[in-house]
Amino acid sequence: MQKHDWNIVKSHLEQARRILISTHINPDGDGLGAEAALYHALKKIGKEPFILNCSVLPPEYIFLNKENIFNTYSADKHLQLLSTFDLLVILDAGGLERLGPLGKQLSNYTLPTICIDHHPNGNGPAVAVIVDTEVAAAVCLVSELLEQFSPQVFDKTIAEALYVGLMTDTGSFRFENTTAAALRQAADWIEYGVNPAEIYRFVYESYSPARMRLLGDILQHINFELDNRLAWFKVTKKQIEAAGAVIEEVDGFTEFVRSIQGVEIAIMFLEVREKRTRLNFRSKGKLSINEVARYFGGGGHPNAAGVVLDMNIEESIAAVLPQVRVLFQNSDVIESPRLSQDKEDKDERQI
Ligand SMILES: [Mn+2]
Repeated sequence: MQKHDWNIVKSHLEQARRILISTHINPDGDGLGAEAALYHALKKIGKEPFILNCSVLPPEYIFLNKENIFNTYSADKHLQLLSTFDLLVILDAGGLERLGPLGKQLSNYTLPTICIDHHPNGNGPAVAVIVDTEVAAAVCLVSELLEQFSPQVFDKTIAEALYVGLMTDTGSFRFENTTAAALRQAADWIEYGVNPAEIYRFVYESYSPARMRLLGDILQHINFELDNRLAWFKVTKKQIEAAGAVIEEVDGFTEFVRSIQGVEIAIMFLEVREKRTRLNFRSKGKLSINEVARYFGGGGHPNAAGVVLDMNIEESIAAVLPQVRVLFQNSDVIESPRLSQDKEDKDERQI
């Protein structure tokens, strides 16, 4: 069932030999799974793909890297290499600005760029853009591309990478984007031999004791506001060090805090360094948190968004929380009993 016009993407892939593949900063299972699937497919049909990310591979995804396909960008190591590519494919991200320092460097080149994404907004200049916010994960689009481009390439390795993307972006098939289409797609991939229990263990049951110590620490210092509807917490470098953890290990903390009863929005303020704070927003679905992320120059989905601010952690808190409180206020106005249910639904979508 083809939904998108892949012809331009196909012709660029056909013409290119050396193909650079990248995804967003702080990559998740969807970005990495999409990269791995496309990499293996292109390799199989005789292309020379190369995956280059601006962040290191999170430890829970090492199982996707048996063939050492993931490279972490460093100017020293890769600057020369960048001029050797014919094509750039950006997956699970809207454009170069989501690729951190690598994106900045690539903006000096005139590399034809293809964007395959399921996030709203922010699609930079590209020769081909396939964006569909209806699909559960970017891997669903990559799968559709492969079906069109070279259906015979599908195998267990590719299906496994695709499955990882869908499993993680749907929160193991429990978030709002867990549709019948998503589950059918997962079923197709399982038929190639993917073992869901094994993949789940790799991704979710391989946390280091240090990460759990850090989680324990932050859970004791959650700030609740608005009758617990808003929960926010800080993660400082000092806390990370004290737990013996590394910064990448905070992934998933915000979802964990969102899971508390009554919490509608959870926010993590993560100290990256002096004057650099990363924010993760998670919403249970009633409030669209990507509006706030966008207001500060970030992006994401209504239920999962993020932004990196050039402020220290306290400045970030002071700047962002008032905007989040406004989001709650506006939704409370909409929830006034004077409004009909239809109107309420409509207004809620516009927040
Ligand atoms: Mn995604």
